[in-house]
Amino acid sequence: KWKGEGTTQNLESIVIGRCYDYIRIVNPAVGEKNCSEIWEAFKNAFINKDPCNILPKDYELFINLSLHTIPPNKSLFWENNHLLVNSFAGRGQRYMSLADTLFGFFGDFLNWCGQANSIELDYESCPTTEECENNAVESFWRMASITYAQHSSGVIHVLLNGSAVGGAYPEPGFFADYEIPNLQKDKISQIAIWVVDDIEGPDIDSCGTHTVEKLENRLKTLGYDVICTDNYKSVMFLLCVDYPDDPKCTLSSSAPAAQRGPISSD
Ligand code: ENP
Repeated sequence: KWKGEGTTQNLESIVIGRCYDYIRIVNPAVGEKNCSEIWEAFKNAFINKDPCNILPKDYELFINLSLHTIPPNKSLFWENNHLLVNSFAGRGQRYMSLADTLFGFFGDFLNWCGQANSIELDYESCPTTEECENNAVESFWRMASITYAQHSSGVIHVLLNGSAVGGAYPEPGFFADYEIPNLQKDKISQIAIWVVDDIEGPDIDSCGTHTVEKLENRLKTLGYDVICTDNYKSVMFLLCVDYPDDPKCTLSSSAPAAQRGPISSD
């Protein structure tokens, strides 16, 4: 009956498994957590309720049970490059994006909703944000975003897609609407923005232009020390893994080295 995809099959097994994977292997520094209790709190946010009347605060207990420290200088906010961020962050080894926290890891790539007057999940369909914004998934990410922003500190990183249609910094968007307003200014030393174009994509947005300029101005007005870098090298190297022969991926020293031929032994 809804336009969106239904609940991911085996949701309970996936999220309980993810929770143990996270606390035992991905990030044991979070300490002991009760994964069954976290699942119950998650489920109780949306089960047996009108699927269009789920609010961020319904996930409060879930968040309280799964919350842990986010290391300073490790936060990575983003828009329009989910898969790139997942690999760049490296499951929290390099950066800790929301999806690399226990509470974000829980929901990443999944879909879920309940039904009014039934304790069954709806595996057939779930409301999209266009149908109703107070749906189980949207409210989950709103609550998770707010919490993540509130607990981020030190140097904050923001990875934006300079090839995104409509601009690198979308408004409305989670970063604009739920994350920026919840950053704790006194805990933040700098905000570093990286605007990276797709290797074969257009250069639509850059530091100092269009929506990125708007973002820089907003953050400066709020009193933050802001730096912006176009096509940040580390991210470019990762993108270039898939496009080694694209001109954007030429390493400046590699052409002469390749031409030099084998090293002579004399
Ligand atoms: P999209 O539309 O590019 O990607 C949505 C996909 O990313 C979904 O598979 C979603 O999981 C997963 N995801 C991971 N983290 C978030 C998230 N944090 N979030 C919404 N979805 C997330 O992403 P958006 O909508 O532009 O959101 C980007 C935001 O994430 C940025 O504000 C960034 O700073 C933040 P699922 O469960 O829906 O399948 C917040 C909202 O971290």
